[in-house]
Amino acid sequence: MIARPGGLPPDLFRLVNRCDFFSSAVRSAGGTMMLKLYYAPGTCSLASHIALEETGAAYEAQRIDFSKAEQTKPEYLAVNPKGRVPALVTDRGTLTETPAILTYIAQSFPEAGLAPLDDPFEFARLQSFLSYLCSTVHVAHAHARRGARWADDSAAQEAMKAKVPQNMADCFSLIESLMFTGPFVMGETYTIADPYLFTIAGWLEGDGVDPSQFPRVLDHRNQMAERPAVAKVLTALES
Ligand SMILES: N[C@@H](CCC(=O)N[C@@H](CS)C(=O)NCC(=O)O)C(=O)O
Repeated sequence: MIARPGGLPPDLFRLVNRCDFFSSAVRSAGGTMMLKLYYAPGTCSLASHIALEETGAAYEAQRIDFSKAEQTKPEYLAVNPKGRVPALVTDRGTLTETPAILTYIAQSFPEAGLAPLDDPFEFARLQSFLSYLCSTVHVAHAHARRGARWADDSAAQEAMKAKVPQNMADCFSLIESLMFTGPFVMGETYTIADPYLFTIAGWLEGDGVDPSQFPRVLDHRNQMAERPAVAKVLTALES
């Protein structure tokens, strides 16, 4: 039994803590492990969705409907008390946070070659890229539509929103000029950083940024869209 996180109602906490519930939810009748990804279209969960598809592993994808605020409902909070996607249910419990989920996928399916698992420096370089996307770029993007997380004052929210194009452009200037190695994010080999960059680069136009300023990132985005795993996930999201 783990400690009850602050604010989580006792009933909900008891449900979250029922590991047997999650284990049975992700084990097929034959006893083989089945991963279950909770996702929503247009969100950062796309990165984990593509990475899972790239491995060729069996998984179930469960859509959370943001238009019905399903991420805030008790049923989903029992899966992820943070009320966000993605969440990946495994046979050992539920994982949240995109870098952790992507790394878990890469390590669980080493034959897919999605991370330099035997090279500490290269692996740390990869972690550095994932962390930047998660803790800086995604957060800069969130100030446009989720300003209420940081301020109640509507003028302050508008001011944060107005800053988003500049902040996103600054982040992508750094990625374009220094962080993106090419042809893939980390160099010659496709890794979990690629679907993550593809996902967040897909938000540029919506954030008021012209992606043609970043030709290497844009070329990567176009190349990524051609990959069978990416096309398959995008088609599934449209249905
Ligand atoms: N740090 C988390 C962020 C997760 C996150 O903020 N997800 C957004 C979609 S991109 C979400 O679920 N938002 C729902 C909400 O704010 O109600 C990660 O990288 O997985």
